[in-house]
Amino acid sequence: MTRISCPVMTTRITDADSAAAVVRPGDHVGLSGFTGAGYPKAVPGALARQMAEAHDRGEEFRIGLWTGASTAPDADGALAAVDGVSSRLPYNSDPTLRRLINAGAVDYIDEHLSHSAQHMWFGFYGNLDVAVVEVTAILPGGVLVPSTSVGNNKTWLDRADRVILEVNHWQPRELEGFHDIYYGATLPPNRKPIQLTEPMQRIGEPYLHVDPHKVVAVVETNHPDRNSPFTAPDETSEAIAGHVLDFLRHEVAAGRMPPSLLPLQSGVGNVANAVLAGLDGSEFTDLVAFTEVVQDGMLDLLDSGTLRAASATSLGLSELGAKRFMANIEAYKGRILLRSEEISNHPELVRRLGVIAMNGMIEADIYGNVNSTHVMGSSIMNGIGGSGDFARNAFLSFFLTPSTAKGGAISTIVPMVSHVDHTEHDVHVVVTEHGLADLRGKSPRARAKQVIANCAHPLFRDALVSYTERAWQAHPHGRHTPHLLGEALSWHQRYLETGRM
Ligand code: 0RQ
Repeated sequence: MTRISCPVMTTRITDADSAAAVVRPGDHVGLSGFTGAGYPKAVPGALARQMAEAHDRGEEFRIGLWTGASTAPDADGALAAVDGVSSRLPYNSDPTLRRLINAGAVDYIDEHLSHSAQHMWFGFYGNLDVAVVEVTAILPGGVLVPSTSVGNNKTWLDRADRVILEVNHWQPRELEGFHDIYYGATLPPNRKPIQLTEPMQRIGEPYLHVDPHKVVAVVETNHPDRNSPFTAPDETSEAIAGHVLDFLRHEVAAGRMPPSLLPLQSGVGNVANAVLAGLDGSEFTDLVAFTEVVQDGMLDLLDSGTLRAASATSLGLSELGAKRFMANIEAYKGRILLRSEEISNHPELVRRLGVIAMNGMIEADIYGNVNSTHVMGSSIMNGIGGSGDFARNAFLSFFLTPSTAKGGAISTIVPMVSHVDHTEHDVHVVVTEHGLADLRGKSPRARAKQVIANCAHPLFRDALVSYTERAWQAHPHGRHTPHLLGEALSWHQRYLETGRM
């Protein structure tokens, strides 16, 4: 069955190699894609081959690469493998590209995801030369049925000089109707309130638009999303989930939130999935999500009825999850809504709706500052992603991690984080498998006591207590947030020197 029913667009149908030839060395290229969903499957690989050939001829061929968030080995990975990326924004989790970023060979601009579209509109990034966007279908009027993620596609399509569309036959045609694309965004000083007051309210339309004159190529593909597998919750992630659930019960009992809670945001990864699994076996029902990514755990919740509905920007499912979604797709229609990331992560909306944010972290310090991005203060892991959009504006902001990393060698609770992504002012609750520290309304000293007693691994607790006692004694005139600066960061230095990281 044809997916391209716009006469003008059919004249642009070509193969991936011809489409990729539109990209020139030095271009800024905006790809679709968010957590491995909805990224272009053919053109990045073809472009990587052309880059490799150019490099063989002794010619430089690198691009500035912009996306919604993470893509996949055959997009980010393929371009990185041929040294084809000079700069990258706003979020990466590809290991090949990560190595180049940490080697100083790629300039990485790690941005709040809610900022990326507006910074493009503000002119902070320069010109967008080419957009490569996966869609599900092109309709008669040239309007586009989006794919499994929306990310920054609207902005890339609006702003790019040249547009390549990939029409992926693997994506279910029934995706039409799952999207809500907001076209009301304006720029300061003329911004208007975004009139969304309920997570599942539609404020846009089901389609993306593009000026047909800019579409230089249409490529048909039939290729799955990245669909990373999830590991089943283990003892540690189940314990973390248990503490989160107990705390939510406590908040309901205290009358601070309704029995059906407030809209949930859940980060990616196995700990986040374990929290969702915990909710599924619990007494909570009629929940709603206002989040970035619908992962397998959320499908479970939708299937069981624990979750009424979910607003997100991406379907980041495993292979099994994707099969399940496709088999029951009509049942999910109206219960899953995919939006641009400037809306799914919008601070105004997160604040208004009173979102409960739950995100992973690398480490937290005794005072509640959180590092989500850098190992030992220097090596980037992924990026801040949407965690800051949600954490700062959430009704309640949780940060979750096992109490140790690298087989128990490293404490994830430290005197002073080696890099700050979320300050003590944005972090409400720190959770490890040992327990939970509720930092709301507490002074730095009270926070430190809770974090050490409730969250630190017993093997590191005494050292942390000793640190705080000595820090508090050492500073007769500096006791608000006492630190022994040299010793604080020696926790990280020690691991660097022993190579235990
Ligand atoms: O390294 O893979 O080499 O073993 O960091 O750690 O424990 O597998 O945890 O997958 O949940 O990721 C913060 C990275 C956690 C993630 C982070 C090492 C550890 C391992 C991964 P290995 P785990 P997770 C929504 C919200 C920022 C973006 C965000 C993240 C690797 O949650 O990217 O929240 N968050 N977005 O060994 C040294 C420590 C360590 C450490 C962990 N203290 N020291 N290494 N590791 N702690 C999604 C989007 O925005 C798109």
